[in-house]
Amino acid sequence: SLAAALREALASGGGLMLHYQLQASVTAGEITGYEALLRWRHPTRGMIPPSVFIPLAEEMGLIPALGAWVLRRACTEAAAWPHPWRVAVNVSPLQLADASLPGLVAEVLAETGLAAERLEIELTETAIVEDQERALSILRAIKALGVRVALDDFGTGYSSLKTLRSFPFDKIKLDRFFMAEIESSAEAMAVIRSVLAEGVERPEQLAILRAEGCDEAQGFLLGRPSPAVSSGPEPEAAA
Ligand code: G
Ligand code: G
Ligand code: MN
Ligand code: NA
Repeated sequence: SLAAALREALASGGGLMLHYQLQASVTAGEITGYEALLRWRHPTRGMIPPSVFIPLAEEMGLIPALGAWVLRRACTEAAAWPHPWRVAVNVSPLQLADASLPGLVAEVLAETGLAAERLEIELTETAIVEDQERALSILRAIKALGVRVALDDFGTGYSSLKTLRSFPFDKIKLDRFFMAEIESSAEAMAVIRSVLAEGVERPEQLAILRAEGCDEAQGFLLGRPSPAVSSGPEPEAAA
């Protein structure tokens, strides 16, 4: 079964890998960091999408082990990059419910020698709505290490701006839904000025971001998730 194969992959590390998607400063045209994205190649079925195996891992109680694998691998690989770019790591809401997360982060930083400010933890709104006090205290402990915290997929959840303001996010990542709307909606335009825009696929979208002062972007136009880091955004994005 898929579940047994996932358990086996995690035990051996076989078939699991990280891809990296670059994040760039739109105005400076420079790489700011890379988001680590987990990939799993099933021995016979080939690539299984994260939208399938991550919920499965959550159901199976494998998230603590899988999350630790991702964090350790991302920090190890980032420590060996030719430039001190940031590395962004996605964390499941289930990981944020676990008080041992800050300890794990500290341990992995010490082990890999990665500077704390190069690590960014990405959380979705789901992670902070359930038990806010608990989430906040774990977040604060992570930030106390010098690690950055980003809110992922912003605009897809139901948390109020008031709730968000009480959380110490260093960055808000606007969900790619907004990018699909950007050419036709004034509301979408209003929120893009202070965010990293996700899902940039076309030069027209990048041009609007530049004109509106949104500085950081991620998307297929700039770079696709790939096993090795590149030295700059895709040439067509520079135009
Ligand atoms: O990379 P892709 O668009 O296929 O990812 C689909 C979903 O899986 C996204 O929501 C992404 O945040 C999530 N995801 C990718 N890598 C990881 C990971 O290492 N940990 C967790 N918890 N989610 C991840
Ligand atoms: O939820 P999260 O933002 O972590 O999801 C990251 C996923 O978004 C990655 O798996 C990646 O494949 C996908 N992604 C990144 N850039 C783009 C883009 O420009 N368009 C689309 N459709 N998906 C993207
Ligand atoms: Mn993400
Ligand atoms: Na996202």
